[in-house]
Amino acid sequence: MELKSFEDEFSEKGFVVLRNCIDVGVLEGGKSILSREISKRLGREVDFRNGFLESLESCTQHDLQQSLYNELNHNGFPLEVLRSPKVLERLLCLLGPDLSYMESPELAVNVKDVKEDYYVKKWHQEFWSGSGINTVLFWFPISIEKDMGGVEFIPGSHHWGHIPHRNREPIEIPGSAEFVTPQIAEGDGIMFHSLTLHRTVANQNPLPRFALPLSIKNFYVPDTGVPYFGTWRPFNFSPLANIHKKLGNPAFSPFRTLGSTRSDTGLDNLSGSTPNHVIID
Ligand SMILES: O=C(O)CCC(=O)C(=O)O
Ligand SMILES: [Fe+2]
Repeated sequence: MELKSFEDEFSEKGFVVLRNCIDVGVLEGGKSILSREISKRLGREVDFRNGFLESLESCTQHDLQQSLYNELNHNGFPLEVLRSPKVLERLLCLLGPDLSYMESPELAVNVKDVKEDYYVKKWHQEFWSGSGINTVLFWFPISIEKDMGGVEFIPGSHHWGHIPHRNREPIEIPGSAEFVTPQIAEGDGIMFHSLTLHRTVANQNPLPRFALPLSIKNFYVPDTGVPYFGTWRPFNFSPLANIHKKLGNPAFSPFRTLGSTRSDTGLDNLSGSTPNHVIID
């Protein structure tokens, strides 16, 4: 999809499906981390999908989703996904080059016959649970088959603004609303606005569906949400941000860039006492 069509679709519908945007190898890496972690818990080699169901006998789904996410994050899986060229290109287009992701989501596992709305989410806007107006969501499956249920969207619902809600559902949805469930395969992902209404589609398959919803924002843009309770990890820097990072403090003084004798900053070649005269042709 051309960048212009992507921009138009995102503006109009509030969500865009990105096909084949994540490398199979990156997803396989994620699956191996899940299998390794679940095998460790169960004390024998298992596939993560069966192992997940078995682990639910001794652990809540919430705790399992959280600890599996932590393991993925610790091993750099979200970073690898977000730095996938087709994903990054779209994020740059929506948010600019200075990007961070929220490090504290959970894995979203959809288990057949589980009914609790914590796992099978009703219509909601991410804005309700603390995302700012300038935060973009990127939801992608790690493991999915056709009948495992993805996410359903209401195109254009982001244009309704902040929708009145109570107890995690909208008080009213206009009768004219259209519902769309994109067919999603491994390697695809969906980018959406924090005001776009979406919900979980039930899983009909005996095996669980695994997905990861990531929140991404520009770290220089004021966060209109609730940024206090999670950590945001920067993962892409503009040249200007790199200069800020090197200088490091809010006064932009040369604390670590001039005359430093310490090797830990990697900046010691910028000696202050003997200026280097470089001739550029
Ligand atoms: O994966 C799902 O079922 C939906 C996840 C979701 O919308 C969320 O975590 O906010
Ligand atoms: Fe959501």
